[in-house]
Amino acid sequence: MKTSTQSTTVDTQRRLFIKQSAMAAATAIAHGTTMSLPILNAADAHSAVNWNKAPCRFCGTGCHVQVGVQDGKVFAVAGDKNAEVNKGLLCVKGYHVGSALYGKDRLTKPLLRRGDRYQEISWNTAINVIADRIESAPERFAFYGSGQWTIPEGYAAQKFMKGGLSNNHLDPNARLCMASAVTGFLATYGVDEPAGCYDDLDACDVLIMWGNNPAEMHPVLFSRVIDRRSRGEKITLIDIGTRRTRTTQECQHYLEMVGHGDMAIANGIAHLLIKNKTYDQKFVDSFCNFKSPEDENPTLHGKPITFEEYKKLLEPYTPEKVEELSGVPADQIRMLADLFGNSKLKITSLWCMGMNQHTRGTAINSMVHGVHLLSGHFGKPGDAPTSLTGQPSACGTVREVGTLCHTLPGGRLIENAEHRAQSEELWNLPEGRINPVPGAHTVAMWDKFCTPSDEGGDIDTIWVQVTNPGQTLPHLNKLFNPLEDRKRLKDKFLIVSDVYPTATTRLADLILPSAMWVEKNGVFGNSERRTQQWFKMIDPPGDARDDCWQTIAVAHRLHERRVEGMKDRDGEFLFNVKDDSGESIPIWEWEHYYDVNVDEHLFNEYREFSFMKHKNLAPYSEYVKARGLRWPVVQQGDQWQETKFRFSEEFDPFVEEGKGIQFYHSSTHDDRAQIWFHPWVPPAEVPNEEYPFMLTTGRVLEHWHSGSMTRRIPELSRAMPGAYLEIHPDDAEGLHLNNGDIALVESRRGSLNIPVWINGRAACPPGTVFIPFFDETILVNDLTLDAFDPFSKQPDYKKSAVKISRAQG
Ligand SMILES: Nc1nc2c(c(=O)[nH]1)N[C@H]1C(S)=C(S)[C@@H](COP(=O)(O)OP(=O)(O)OC[C@H]3O[C@@H](n4cnc5c(=O)[nH]c(N)nc54)[C@H](O)[C@@H]3O)O[C@H]1N2
Ligand SMILES: Nc1nc2c(c(=O)[nH]1)N[C@H]1C(S)=C(S)[C@@H](COP(=O)(O)OP(=O)(O)OC[C@H]3O[C@@H](n4cnc5c(=O)[nH]c(N)nc54)[C@H](O)[C@@H]3O)O[C@H]1N2
Ligand code: SF4
Ligand SMILES: [Mo]
Repeated sequence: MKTSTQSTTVDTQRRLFIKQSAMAAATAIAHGTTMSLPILNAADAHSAVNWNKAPCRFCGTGCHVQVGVQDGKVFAVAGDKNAEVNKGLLCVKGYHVGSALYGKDRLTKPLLRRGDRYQEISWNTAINVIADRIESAPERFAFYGSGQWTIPEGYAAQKFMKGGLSNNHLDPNARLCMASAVTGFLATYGVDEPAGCYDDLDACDVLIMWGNNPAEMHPVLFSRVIDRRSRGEKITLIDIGTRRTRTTQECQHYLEMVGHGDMAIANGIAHLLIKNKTYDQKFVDSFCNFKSPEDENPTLHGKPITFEEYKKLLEPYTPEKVEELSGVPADQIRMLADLFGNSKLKITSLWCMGMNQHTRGTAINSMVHGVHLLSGHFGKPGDAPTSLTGQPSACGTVREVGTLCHTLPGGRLIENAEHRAQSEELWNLPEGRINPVPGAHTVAMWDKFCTPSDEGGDIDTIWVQVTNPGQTLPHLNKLFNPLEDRKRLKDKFLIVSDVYPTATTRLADLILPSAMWVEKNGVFGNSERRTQQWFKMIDPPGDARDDCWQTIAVAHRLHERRVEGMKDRDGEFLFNVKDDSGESIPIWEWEHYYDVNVDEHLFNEYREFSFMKHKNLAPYSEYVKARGLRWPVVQQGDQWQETKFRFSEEFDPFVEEGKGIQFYHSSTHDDRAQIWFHPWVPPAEVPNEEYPFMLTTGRVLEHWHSGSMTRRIPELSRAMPGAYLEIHPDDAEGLHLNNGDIALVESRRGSLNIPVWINGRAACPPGTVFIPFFDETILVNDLTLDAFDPFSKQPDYKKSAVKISRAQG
């Protein structure tokens, strides 16, 4: 076990914190999440500045910015008034997004490890090194990608791995983020992706947050709701959560639960809807079936049950029992059931990591869909279950492109022979090229990589792009930190493409400098199915190059070495792009990469997959004109029409006439959605005498994940300089800890020293503590648990038992 802050003394850590926390509290208020920041108007700016549109680099809200470029540098960033998502507003991160490019220590050269040092090498050598590793053992190679990959980057990696190397060891960081939302959608509707969209927030009467903090994590989206209120509209906001946050401050009701209390609450609502006969019988009879998990070897299909059986299974979940399980008073459960029982209200549910990072994530996702279906709060604007994604392209690049170890683009599955054949057809590959066995999911991938080969660790090389697993994987001391022990893992090789030095590059064997955001072309897909395109505006620094080019260059090197998989059925290179005269353009040579728009080429190829599951995309050129379009996008006359709400005849072009609501991808093939019963189960780890506190982890407004970008933006890092332990004043007193004191926090997996912040921005109840994960010097993931949901394989970062004491030193 190691302590993250070994190098600083407890005393200096404490002095530093006291100075900084005053600033964090003050700045946080100044950047209040619901205010609009001063917006630079494109028209006001200097004439020599060139303005162009791009989606914000950071969160899944998907705001659009206008980027002003002068003398080859991003000069200013303004909110885009023409964008429907943000209507000119930005949050504090969006406002400073341009500065993320200009940290002093950008990576500019490929670096190869030589013992304890790194040597600058040429790109040609770097590409050879990767090709050597892959060629020597293609089946022991894995690609670890990201929901921050652009769609073309993810698509290129997908085609290279599954279509080229017949290797399904491709998984993204979104496994840590969205996987349970995906399985929840699949279990309920038979197809992934949200039915509603952000317009729900403009139309709902009641907004329920099921354990997320949009005031800090989707700030501009949340401001849409608060704006309505300031215009005098009546809207009831309800926060269900394990700690008070900035979101709680805006809500009329706060239902404080213990971890996994959500499962009891959802069952409690369903119990009362049936008991009070306030469920929507017509909706249920017309459009729904009932399911419960199979008794043995449960699957996403489940076991059909009758309404009567469903009712019986819910019987134990009386409001009093739910209070006992969740900690939420019985009257509040009745209040929720009364709201859902009122068909005149429009109710939107929002959720994000509280429900996804959960060892029963699939279950709780389907249960919240179930509450909406049972009560008929579905299919009308403002009346919908709306799951939020976190990363800017977790939906676009991971869910739609299918960059998970068991999926193919267009909602196709690796295990399905017909789906493989369809993908081989579209990619023009020989029959049988795609490997029928799913690859290793994130936790398994790192487990295999950090286990010596002779002990069964059968992944030797991982290539990481646009993610920082050395800081963000759970249970780092098991899944990642063994890499520090290079002797045991001497035959392993880690390749990292990043833009800055990080906790991951520190352990890499080969570091590749990447171009970021507007230094390259890109396409993202946000939380509401909106596909957003942008063009390269400036050159990357030094020898930094596009991630997509890196993948294609390696593929071509293997092609030059006659690796069979790099050819299609006609013997052509997998990523062949031809000019008008039929000549191949050598896009694998950096000097020629921008001779053609590779993004456009890849996107239009990928688009063919989108028709397979009614996720229709428009041609690339349509996205150039728009501030994003929500799929399915279909052509009507000469117009390309986006879709706001799916499965509802009024809005969705694929619903048959006269059906009203049609779940046309129903897993039971009868156009019905599935309402699931799942029993409440406790979290994987609960506090006991030895480890008496529940540690929950997450984010803060100012920082993006591992902080590699936002901690290099002075305004943001000044506003929130370092990680802290949020603890209830009574608990702190019991431990003799004051504000700024350094606490030692220990779990069964690791320990760290961290300053205490009492009465800070948010507040934990007694027995719960919170630590954010943005701070590279205080790695909270040394403490977290790697237990995961059995279906989605998504780990639970929100519930680890810890003990706390005063740090000595
Ligand atoms: N500023 C900023 N914004 C971001 C990001 C960022 O790094 N910084 N990251 C983006 C990404 S990728 C993501 S995934 C999102 C995350 O967005 P959120 O999910 O909103 O944020 P987190 O801080 O991860 O999660 C905090 C919530 O988890 C809830 N919780 C804890 N345990 C449970 C439980 O058992 N059940 C339920 N239902 N809830 C529980 C708590 O109540 C708390 O409100 O934010 C996105 N936006
Ligand atoms: N304790 C705890 N841990 C968590 C979570 C939690 O709630 N609690 N949440 C989990 C979730 S939901 C998520 S989504 C993950 C996020 O975890 P990560 O994806 O690992 O975190 P990021 O900091 O977003 O990493 C992105 C990396 O890409 C680099 N980068 C930026 N732009 C580019 C580019 O264009 N190309 C390349 N090659 N690199 C680029 C950045 O410098 C950064 O190092 O964290 C997970 N980990
Ligand atoms: S809400 Fe998200 S997308 Fe919008 S400006 Fe802030 S970080 Fe960027
Ligand atoms: Mo995430």
